[in-house]
Amino acid sequence: MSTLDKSEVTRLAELLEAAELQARDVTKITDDYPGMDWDDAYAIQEALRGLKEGRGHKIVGLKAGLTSFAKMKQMGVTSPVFGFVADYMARPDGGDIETSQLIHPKVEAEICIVTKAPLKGPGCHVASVMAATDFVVPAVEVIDSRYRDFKFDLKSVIADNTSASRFVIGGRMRDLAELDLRTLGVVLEKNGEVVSMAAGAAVLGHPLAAVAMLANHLGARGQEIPAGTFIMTGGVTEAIAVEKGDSVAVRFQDLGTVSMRFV
Ligand code: OOG
Ligand code: MG
Repeated sequence: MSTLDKSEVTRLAELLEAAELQARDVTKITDDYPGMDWDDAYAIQEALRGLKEGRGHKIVGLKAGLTSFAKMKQMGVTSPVFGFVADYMARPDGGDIETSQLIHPKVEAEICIVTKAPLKGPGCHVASVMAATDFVVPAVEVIDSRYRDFKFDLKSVIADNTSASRFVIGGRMRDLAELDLRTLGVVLEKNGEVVSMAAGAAVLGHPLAAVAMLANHLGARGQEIPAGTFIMTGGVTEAIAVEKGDSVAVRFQDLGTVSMRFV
């Protein structure tokens, strides 16, 4: 079901993309469309994806968000959301992130995987994801809600591609069989100080449960996760606000460090 017609969906996707490209916040869209439903929200995200592809960008990964209790509590929501990352969002490990292009960025430490086989829900669980995992790699996501004061509800944030903005893959790739993702420790440092830490189990009890949920979510829509897909499982701790001049380093047990500077 959906409540918005195609032209409204397109207009809202254009509004959110303009906010992103001009680094200007907007009021959350459910203020104007209180009756919009989940299908509308994902339809707007899909229209946004179409706008990106129309500009020649490539979709280079999928993401789950609001998968840890810390994140759900921070944002006042109770269930995960799913989105995509595109090529223009990637920044090199140890590189600079331009704050002038962003509204109110925050960083998140994320355990990520790349798949080696397709995953199709319904019925995916942690073990299905284990069987389809090629390797594990750490990343930092820079989220930047297009909504004023970073305040939103689930439908608004889904339409806004779950605040996706930049991401940095770093550290080293590892075989899943060599790791225990539940006890894998993550320490987030800002300007040399530890500001947040957690273990992988903070994400839905096991980070791969986020991938299973994503596969089941897509399966309900007749889609699958193809082999070779980079997937971010969601921030393990609450997100940390950053500004120009800050440097961030996240130390992942067994996976190395991911770092960046905000300029
Ligand atoms: C929504 C995106 C959350 C994560 O890893 O939890 C997310 C937000 O908090 O703005 O990417
Ligand atoms: Mg995230």
